[in-house]
Amino acid sequence: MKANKRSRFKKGIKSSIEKANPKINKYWIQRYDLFSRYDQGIELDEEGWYSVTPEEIAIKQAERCRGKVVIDCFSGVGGNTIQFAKVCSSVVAIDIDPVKVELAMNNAKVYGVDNRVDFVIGDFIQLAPSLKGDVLFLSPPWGGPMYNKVESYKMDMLLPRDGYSLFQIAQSITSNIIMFLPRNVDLAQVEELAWLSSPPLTLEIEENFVGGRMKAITAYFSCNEV
Ligand code: MGP
Ligand code: SAH
Repeated sequence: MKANKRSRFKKGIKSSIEKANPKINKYWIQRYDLFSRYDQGIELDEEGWYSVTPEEIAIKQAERCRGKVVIDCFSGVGGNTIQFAKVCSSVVAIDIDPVKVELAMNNAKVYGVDNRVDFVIGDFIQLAPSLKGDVLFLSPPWGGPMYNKVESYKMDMLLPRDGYSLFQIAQSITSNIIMFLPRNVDLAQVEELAWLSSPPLTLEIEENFVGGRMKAITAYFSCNEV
Protein backbone atom coordinates (compact mmCIF):
# COMPACT_ATOMS: atom_id res chain seq x y z
CA MET A 1 0.00 0.00 0.00
CA LYS A 2 1.32 3.47 -0.87
CA ALA A 3 2.09 5.91 1.99
CA ASN A 4 -0.87 8.20 1.18
CA LYS A 5 -3.32 5.34 0.93
CA ARG A 6 -1.92 3.80 4.16
CA SER A 7 -2.35 7.10 6.00
CA ARG A 8 -5.97 7.45 4.77
CA PHE A 9 -6.57 3.80 5.76
CA LYS A 10 -5.15 4.42 9.27
CA LYS A 11 -7.28 7.57 9.64
CA GLY A 12 -10.35 5.60 8.56
CA ILE A 13 -9.68 2.94 11.21
CA LYS A 14 -9.05 5.57 13.91
CA SER A 15 -12.29 7.32 13.00
CA SER A 16 -14.26 4.05 13.12
CA ILE A 17 -12.84 3.27 16.58
CA GLU A 18 -13.76 6.74 17.89
CA LYS A 19 -17.21 6.57 16.31
CA ALA A 20 -17.82 3.16 17.93
CA ASN A 21 -16.54 4.14 21.40
CA PRO A 22 -19.69 4.97 23.39
CA LYS A 23 -17.73 7.43 25.59
CA ILE A 24 -16.54 9.37 22.54
CA ASN A 25 -19.31 8.93 19.98
CA LYS A 26 -21.40 11.85 21.28
CA TYR A 27 -18.43 14.18 20.84
CA TRP A 28 -17.22 12.58 17.59
CA ILE A 29 -20.60 13.46 16.04
CA GLN A 30 -19.80 17.10 16.89
CA ARG A 31 -16.24 16.83 15.54
CA TYR A 32 -16.52 19.68 13.02
CA ASP A 33 -17.93 21.99 15.72
CA LEU A 34 -14.89 21.15 17.83
CA PHE A 35 -12.34 21.54 15.02
CA SER A 36 -13.44 22.73 11.58
CA ARG A 37 -10.19 21.23 10.25
CA TYR A 38 -10.90 17.86 11.90
CA ASP A 39 -10.33 15.96 8.66
CA GLN A 40 -6.90 17.49 8.15
CA GLY A 41 -5.22 15.44 10.90
CA ILE A 42 -6.68 16.58 14.24
CA GLU A 43 -6.05 14.12 17.07
CA LEU A 44 -7.68 13.85 20.49
CA ASP A 45 -7.59 11.46 23.44
CA GLU A 46 -10.65 10.59 25.52
CA GLU A 47 -10.35 13.53 27.93
CA GLY A 48 -9.57 15.79 24.98
CA TRP A 49 -12.81 14.79 23.25
CA TYR A 50 -15.05 15.69 26.16
CA SER A 51 -13.11 18.77 27.31
CA VAL A 52 -12.09 20.67 24.20
CA THR A 53 -13.71 24.07 23.74
CA PRO A 54 -15.82 24.13 20.54
CA GLU A 55 -14.07 26.23 17.90
CA GLU A 56 -16.79 28.88 17.62
CA ILE A 57 -16.57 29.55 21.37
CA ALA A 58 -12.76 29.51 21.40
CA ILE A 59 -12.70 32.08 18.56
CA LYS A 60 -14.92 34.43 20.58
CA GLN A 61 -12.83 34.03 23.73
CA ALA A 62 -9.62 34.65 21.78
CA GLU A 63 -11.03 37.78 20.16
CA ARG A 64 -11.28 39.31 23.64
CA CYS A 65 -7.54 38.77 24.06
CA ARG A 66 -6.41 40.17 20.69
CA GLY A 67 -2.86 41.53 20.84
CA LYS A 68 -2.27 40.36 24.43
CA VAL A 69 0.14 37.92 26.06
CA VAL A 70 -2.06 34.99 27.07
CA ILE A 71 -1.37 32.01 29.28
CA ASP A 72 -3.60 29.03 28.55
CA CYS A 73 -3.10 27.32 31.92
CA PHE A 74 -4.92 24.04 31.13
CA SER A 75 -4.40 23.80 27.39
CA GLY A 76 -5.57 20.21 26.73
CA VAL A 77 -5.53 19.26 23.06
CA GLY A 78 -5.33 22.89 22.03
CA GLY A 79 -8.89 24.03 21.22
CA ASN A 80 -8.29 27.42 22.85
CA THR A 81 -4.55 27.61 22.27
CA ILE A 82 -4.98 27.49 18.49
CA GLN A 83 -7.42 30.40 18.46
CA PHE A 84 -5.27 32.45 20.86
CA ALA A 85 -2.27 31.83 18.62
CA LYS A 86 -4.13 33.36 15.67
CA VAL A 87 -4.81 36.74 17.32
CA CYS A 88 -2.63 37.17 20.42
CA SER A 89 0.86 38.61 20.57
CA SER A 90 2.11 35.50 22.32
CA VAL A 91 0.71 32.34 23.87
CA VAL A 92 2.03 30.03 26.56
CA ALA A 93 0.15 26.71 26.63
CA ILE A 94 0.54 24.61 29.76
CA ASP A 95 -0.69 21.09 30.40
CA ILE A 96 0.41 18.58 33.02
CA ASP A 97 -0.17 15.65 30.67
CA PRO A 98 2.62 15.13 28.10
CA VAL A 99 0.20 13.32 25.76
CA LYS A 100 -2.07 16.38 25.71
CA VAL A 101 0.87 18.63 24.86
CA GLU A 102 1.86 16.35 22.00
CA LEU A 103 -1.73 16.34 20.69
CA ALA A 104 -1.98 20.13 21.07
CA MET A 105 1.27 20.57 19.12
CA ASN A 106 -0.05 18.32 16.36
CA ASN A 107 -3.37 20.18 16.24
CA ALA A 108 -1.72 23.60 16.25
CA LYS A 109 0.32 22.40 13.27
CA VAL A 110 -2.88 21.48 11.43
CA TYR A 111 -3.93 25.14 11.86
CA GLY A 112 -0.45 26.40 10.93
CA VAL A 113 0.11 28.14 14.27
CA ASP A 114 2.43 25.70 16.10
CA ASN A 115 5.39 28.10 15.83
CA ARG A 116 3.37 30.85 17.55
CA VAL A 117 2.95 28.92 20.83
CA ASP A 118 5.30 28.10 23.72
CA PHE A 119 4.17 24.65 24.78
CA VAL A 120 4.99 23.67 28.35
CA ILE A 121 4.52 20.30 30.04
CA GLY A 122 3.94 21.17 33.67
CA ASP A 123 1.70 21.77 36.65
CA PHE A 124 0.10 25.22 36.44
CA ILE A 125 0.06 25.49 40.24
CA GLN A 126 3.79 24.87 40.52
CA LEU A 127 4.62 27.07 37.54
CA ALA A 128 2.40 29.99 38.64
CA PRO A 129 5.07 31.95 40.56
CA SER A 130 7.22 32.10 37.42
CA LEU A 131 4.47 33.08 34.96
CA LYS A 132 3.91 36.53 33.47
CA GLY A 133 1.12 37.51 31.11
CA ASP A 134 -1.66 40.00 30.36
CA VAL A 135 -4.47 37.45 30.51
CA LEU A 136 -4.84 34.08 32.21
CA PHE A 137 -7.22 31.60 30.65
CA LEU A 138 -8.44 28.85 32.97
CA SER A 139 -10.33 25.86 31.55
CA PRO A 140 -9.59 23.30 34.23
CA PRO A 141 -10.98 19.77 34.54
CA TRP A 142 -14.60 19.75 35.73
CA GLY A 143 -14.46 16.16 37.02
CA GLY A 144 -15.42 14.37 33.79
CA PRO A 145 -18.50 14.33 31.57
CA MET A 146 -20.77 13.62 34.56
CA TYR A 147 -20.32 17.23 35.74
CA ASN A 148 -23.89 18.00 34.67
CA LYS A 149 -25.51 15.38 36.86
CA VAL A 150 -25.73 17.86 39.73
CA GLU A 151 -28.28 20.66 39.57
CA SER A 152 -25.83 23.28 40.74
CA TYR A 153 -22.12 22.84 40.03
CA LYS A 154 -20.04 24.23 42.89
CA MET A 155 -16.67 25.91 42.64
CA ASP A 156 -15.11 23.31 44.94
CA MET A 157 -15.80 20.60 42.33
CA LEU A 158 -13.18 22.04 39.96
CA LEU A 159 -9.80 20.30 39.67
CA PRO A 160 -6.91 20.11 40.40
CA ARG A 161 -7.89 22.61 43.14
CA ASP A 162 -11.19 24.22 44.07
CA GLY A 163 -12.20 27.26 42.03
CA TYR A 164 -11.41 29.73 44.82
CA SER A 165 -7.82 28.48 45.10
CA LEU A 166 -7.33 28.42 41.34
CA PHE A 167 -8.63 31.97 41.13
CA GLN A 168 -6.37 33.15 43.94
CA ILE A 169 -3.34 31.61 42.26
CA ALA A 170 -4.33 33.23 38.96
CA GLN A 171 -4.74 36.61 40.64
CA SER A 172 -1.17 36.52 41.85
CA ILE A 173 -0.23 36.81 38.13
CA THR A 174 -2.91 39.19 36.75
CA SER A 175 -6.47 40.33 37.44
CA ASN A 176 -7.42 39.70 33.83
CA ILE A 177 -8.73 36.19 34.22
CA ILE A 178 -11.03 34.21 31.98
CA MET A 179 -12.68 31.08 33.37
CA PHE A 180 -14.47 28.50 31.21
CA LEU A 181 -17.07 26.90 33.44
CA PRO A 182 -19.94 24.40 33.38
CA ARG A 183 -23.31 25.75 32.25
CA ASN A 184 -24.81 24.54 35.56
CA VAL A 185 -22.23 26.43 37.67
CA ASP A 186 -23.49 28.30 40.73
CA LEU A 187 -23.36 31.85 39.34
CA ALA A 188 -23.53 33.36 42.83
CA GLN A 189 -20.19 31.69 43.56
CA VAL A 190 -18.70 33.08 40.34
CA GLU A 191 -19.87 36.57 41.31
CA GLU A 192 -18.37 36.04 44.76
CA LEU A 193 -14.94 35.61 43.15
CA ALA A 194 -15.23 39.11 41.68
CA TRP A 195 -16.52 41.00 44.68
CA LEU A 196 -14.37 39.21 47.26
CA SER A 197 -11.27 40.40 45.39
CA SER A 198 -9.53 43.48 46.62
CA PRO A 199 -10.24 45.77 44.86
CA PRO A 200 -13.42 44.10 43.55
CA LEU A 201 -13.14 43.01 39.93
CA THR A 202 -15.43 43.70 37.01
CA LEU A 203 -17.18 40.53 35.88
CA GLU A 204 -18.88 39.73 32.62
CA ILE A 205 -20.63 36.42 32.17
CA GLU A 206 -21.17 35.03 28.70
CA GLU A 207 -23.39 32.05 27.91
CA ASN A 208 -21.82 29.98 25.17
CA PHE A 209 -24.07 28.35 22.58
CA VAL A 210 -23.29 26.12 19.61
CA GLY A 211 -26.10 25.30 17.20
CA GLY A 212 -28.65 26.72 19.63
CA ARG A 213 -27.47 24.48 22.51
CA MET A 214 -25.87 25.98 25.58
CA LYS A 215 -22.46 24.39 26.09
CA ALA A 216 -20.85 26.33 28.93
CA ILE A 217 -20.32 29.76 30.40
CA THR A 218 -17.31 32.02 30.20
CA ALA A 219 -16.54 34.42 33.04
CA TYR A 220 -14.36 37.43 32.16
CA PHE A 221 -12.78 39.12 35.20
CA SER A 222 -10.84 42.34 34.94
CA CYS A 223 -9.52 45.10 37.11
CA ASN A 224 -11.55 48.30 36.80
CA GLU A 225 -8.96 50.53 38.48
CA VAL A 226 -8.28 53.73 36.52
P1 MGP B 1 -20.91 18.14 27.58
O1 MGP B 1 -22.05 18.61 28.41
O2 MGP B 1 -20.20 16.91 28.04
O3 MGP B 1 -21.33 17.94 26.08
O4 MGP B 1 -19.81 19.29 27.46
P2 MGP B 1 -22.68 18.30 25.30
O5 MGP B 1 -22.42 17.97 23.90
O6 MGP B 1 -23.07 19.70 25.62
O7 MGP B 1 -23.66 17.24 25.88
P3 MGP B 1 -25.11 17.34 26.48
O8 MGP B 1 -25.61 15.94 26.41
O9 MGP B 1 -24.88 17.76 27.89
O10 MGP B 1 -25.88 18.32 25.65
C1 MGP B 1 -20.07 20.54 26.87
C2 MGP B 1 -18.77 21.28 26.66
O11 MGP B 1 -18.23 21.59 27.93
C3 MGP B 1 -17.68 20.47 25.97
O12 MGP B 1 -17.78 20.57 24.56
C4 MGP B 1 -16.42 21.13 26.49
O13 MGP B 1 -16.13 22.30 25.73
C5 MGP B 1 -16.82 21.57 27.90
N1 MGP B 1 -16.32 20.65 28.92
C6 MGP B 1 -16.90 19.52 29.33
N2 MGP B 1 -16.15 18.95 30.32
C7 MGP B 1 -16.45 17.74 31.02
C8 MGP B 1 -15.08 19.80 30.54
C9 MGP B 1 -13.97 19.77 31.45
O14 MGP B 1 -13.80 18.88 32.28
N3 MGP B 1 -13.12 20.81 31.39
C10 MGP B 1 -13.27 21.82 30.48
N4 MGP B 1 -12.39 22.82 30.48
N5 MGP B 1 -14.31 21.86 29.60
C11 MGP B 1 -15.19 20.85 29.64
N1 SAH C 1 -9.30 24.20 26.87
C1 SAH C 1 -8.78 22.92 26.49
C2 SAH C 1 -9.33 21.79 27.36
C3 SAH C 1 -8.77 21.76 28.76
S1 SAH C 1 -9.22 20.29 29.63
C4 SAH C 1 -9.07 22.69 25.00
O1 SAH C 1 -9.83 23.47 24.40
O2 SAH C 1 -8.54 21.74 24.43
C5 SAH C 1 -8.31 20.45 31.09
C6 SAH C 1 -6.84 20.06 30.98
O3 SAH C 1 -6.20 20.37 32.23
C7 SAH C 1 -6.53 18.59 30.75
O4 SAH C 1 -5.89 18.45 29.51
C8 SAH C 1 -5.59 18.18 31.89
O5 SAH C 1 -4.53 17.34 31.49
C9 SAH C 1 -5.06 19.54 32.34
N2 SAH C 1 -4.58 19.62 33.74
C10 SAH C 1 -5.06 18.99 34.85
N3 SAH C 1 -4.35 19.36 35.93
C11 SAH C 1 -3.43 20.27 35.52
C12 SAH C 1 -2.42 21.04 36.17
N4 SAH C 1 -2.22 20.95 37.49
N5 SAH C 1 -1.66 21.89 35.44
C13 SAH C 1 -1.84 21.99 34.09
N6 SAH C 1 -2.77 21.26 33.42
C14 SAH C 1 -3.55 20.43 34.11
